[in-house]
Amino acid sequence: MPTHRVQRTTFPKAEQFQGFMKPCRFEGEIRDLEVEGTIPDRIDGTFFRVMPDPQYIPFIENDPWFNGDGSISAFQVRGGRVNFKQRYVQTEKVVRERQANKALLGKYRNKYTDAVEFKVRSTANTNVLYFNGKLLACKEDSPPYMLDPSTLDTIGLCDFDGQLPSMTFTAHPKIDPVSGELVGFGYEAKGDGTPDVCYYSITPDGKFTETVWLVAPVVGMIHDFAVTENWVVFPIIPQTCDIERMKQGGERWQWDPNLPVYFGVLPRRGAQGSDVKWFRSPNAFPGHVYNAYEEAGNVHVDISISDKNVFFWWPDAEGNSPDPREIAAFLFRFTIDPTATDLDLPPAELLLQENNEFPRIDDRWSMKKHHHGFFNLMDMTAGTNWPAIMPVVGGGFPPYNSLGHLDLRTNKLDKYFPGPTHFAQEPAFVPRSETAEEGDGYLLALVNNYATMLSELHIVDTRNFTKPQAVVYLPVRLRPGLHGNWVDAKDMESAGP
Ligand code: V55
Ligand code: FE
Repeated sequence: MPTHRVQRTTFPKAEQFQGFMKPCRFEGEIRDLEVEGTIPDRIDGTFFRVMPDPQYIPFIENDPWFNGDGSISAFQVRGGRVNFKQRYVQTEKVVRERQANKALLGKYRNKYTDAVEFKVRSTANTNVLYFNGKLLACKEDSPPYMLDPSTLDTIGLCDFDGQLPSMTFTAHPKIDPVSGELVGFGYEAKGDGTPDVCYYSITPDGKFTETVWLVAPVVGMIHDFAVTENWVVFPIIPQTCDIERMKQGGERWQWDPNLPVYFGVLPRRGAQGSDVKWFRSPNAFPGHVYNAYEEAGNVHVDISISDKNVFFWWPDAEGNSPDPREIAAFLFRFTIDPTATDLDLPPAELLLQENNEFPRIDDRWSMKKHHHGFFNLMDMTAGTNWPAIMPVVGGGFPPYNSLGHLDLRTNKLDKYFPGPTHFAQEPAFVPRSETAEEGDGYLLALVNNYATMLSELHIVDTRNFTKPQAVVYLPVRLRPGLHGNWVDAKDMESAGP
């Protein structure tokens, strides 16, 4: 049943298009942003992040936030001053919709609802990271797009010189801080609805060294994953795909409250697909991974878990989904013995019972035992002025009013509250120096200011976490985004924007 396409002249009335969530659609450059406080000279590099931001008004009535076109923001920080640049990734969708001067792509990851046939449906809207001299703009349904980090020009779709064996590439690849390898995978790797997962490892100069095909027990979303020195772990979100439903014009995903959370565990090197073990844990929503490491033969995975369907806009078969105000995620530590024959995992350990997501660590500790976590936090005691902000917050995204820093050795939780009319987006951690202790440095995070309806970049010193080190003011509003990364100038082959 094809979707009836109405040429709209305004965005749909749905909450994800209202208030601060109204698409921004701005491309351009702003030099010398206003800065209050002082940005230390040591912070020298570029903060890249991506937001889903529809270029054209969609013809889908309730188009979710996750279906917007990827727009990359770059904040180049040098000598205490900040230049800003923002560009759409020139995906096939963006280019062809510009030619047609209207939306052509239909529902989120449902090609049966499109106005034209696309070769690649990527919106490139979920993560942006620097690898082998290029930016990769990722969406988990496609290969990444490759961008010039200094101009944000789109170079093209990235098939790694023909080496990419999979039709898909995760938005959460991991970089090994020791070897510089990129460790990644694709799910539904042989096309929509296929249970095939393709795991791979890429050397810092772009050569594929490990390619392993495995088969998942269900066709569910594998959004993030975990990597240690010797293992990789694939958590499956109980949101499942059904091609027949998609052909009827239905949703890409359906929440299945009867499924366990599967954790696929595979040796990181030299494995075959049949080596994978699918462990099980009771039904829940596995969110973003903080980090994973090995200790005494066990694999520990620190991950955000919610007991509710975080993607409430994709309900279960009966149409049930939770009230978004009641969704919360906590930090848990799973302990997996990869040699175990009992595939039911022991209960995970609760490490932080405060509503938090979008975790980061000091990436120098990636894949080994970390002691610091940084994240977005919803702190109901912090003093948010709810009556002031409610009319303009919009909806369809998870709100967080604070940043958190958890020291896992002492369980000390530091909180940064950006203000009573402010929400924070995913932070990025910048170490104070190359030799700084783990977790000693700065957090950068975009902040939505609902009083001015403008965006701000807050910089917080981990040694003085309650007050901002600096606030950078944008003269525009950026739509809330997903993921991003800090790239130090010394690590980038060409200069920033
Ligand atoms: C996520 C985001 C996506 C997506 C799948 O945050 C999962 C999770 C922005 O798009 O397509
Ligand atoms: Fe994500």
